[in-house]
Amino acid sequence: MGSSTLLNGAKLATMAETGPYGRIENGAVLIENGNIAWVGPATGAPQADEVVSIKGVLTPGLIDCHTHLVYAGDRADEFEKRLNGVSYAEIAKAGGGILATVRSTRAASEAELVDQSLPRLDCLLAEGVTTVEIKSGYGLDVATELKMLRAARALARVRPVTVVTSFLGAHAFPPEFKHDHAAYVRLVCDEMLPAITAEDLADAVDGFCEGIAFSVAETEQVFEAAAARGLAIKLHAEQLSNLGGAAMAARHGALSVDHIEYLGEAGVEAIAASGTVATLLPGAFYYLKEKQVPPVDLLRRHGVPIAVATDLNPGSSPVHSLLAIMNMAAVLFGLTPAEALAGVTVNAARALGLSDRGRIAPGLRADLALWDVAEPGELVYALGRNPLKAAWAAGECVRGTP
Ligand code: DI6
Ligand code: FE
Repeated sequence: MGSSTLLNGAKLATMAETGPYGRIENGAVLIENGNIAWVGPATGAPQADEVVSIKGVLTPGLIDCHTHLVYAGDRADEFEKRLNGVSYAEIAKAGGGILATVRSTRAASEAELVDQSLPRLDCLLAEGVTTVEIKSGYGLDVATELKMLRAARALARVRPVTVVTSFLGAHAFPPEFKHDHAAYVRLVCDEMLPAITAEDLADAVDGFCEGIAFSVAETEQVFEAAAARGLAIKLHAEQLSNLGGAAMAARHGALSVDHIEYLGEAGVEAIAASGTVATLLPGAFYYLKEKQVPPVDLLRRHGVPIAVATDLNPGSSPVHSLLAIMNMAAVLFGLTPAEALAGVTVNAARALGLSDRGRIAPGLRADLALWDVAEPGELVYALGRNPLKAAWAAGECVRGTP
């Protein structure tokens, strides 16, 4: 039997479905063996070996359910070019864009990838993130896709964070398969996937379904190969056009469909029926100066759970702050502050297929964040201010002091 700790006295945003934030005004949480053993009003709290007084707002540890944070090099030069009037497409045509990051990532060792990715991960952790999803997809060959996923797994051994990995071999066509897309899809399905599952390197399989990337049919081939190996799926869909990728992903039981600015009502109905989470990525919308906002009202009307994530990547979303993303989701997409917080807790957990976290409830992991704010909605309010006081991962205080 481990010892028990009672966190006592803060305002709780449990994210239970009892009302906005699942609030408890003066609450307490009992932690035992890394899990939450009890939660409720402080007045009724059980005995504990240790009592820690806390003030402010206690939320679940934040979950960033969509990132590409493992990569080498950067694309600050492209950002500057874009601001000087060169378009994203022109840059891509000249061999830049995703393929520029592919070149630098192929050239880096696994240790260099870990070294370069750690500061990015640390930015997220500084804001109370306790679970992060990380994708491959800047390798596009067997060795580099494996290297990226190994680096992602390695990050979880040097920081107190849960890393969930997604294999994104179907991110772009590499130059060597420029003229033979079918052969690249075969490489993804017949060589990359088996090598990745043999080392248990991926928790899910992702794809980029878009006119400039993989067609619906090509993506479906990848999903069938994933299903044959028992892997969950998710998809970058309907970011720049409405191809029907999200509905196809829903037919295959996708955990989430991500971006979805161009998703129409039929697509929303399809993902509602499959219980698929809609993951909104306002960072890419902001950096690409998009105009089409995701169909938030339709998602609400059909009861689709909405997650929110950084999409942290060197091109379309070099955003290292989940708090900033919550603000953008509210200001740019019209989410309420309670929806934005649900998007990085309970619904982000669901987008990753994790049922052991995302709320403050008995039986769940004691992944928690304590904030120096008076109300949970304040987490969405300011930009460039980090009110995190302390964070716990599996019951251990891993940052700050309560
Ligand atoms: N969608 C995105 O926003 C990123 N990948 C994707 O499929 C862009 C990645 C990059 O520009 O490096
Ligand atoms: Fe992405």
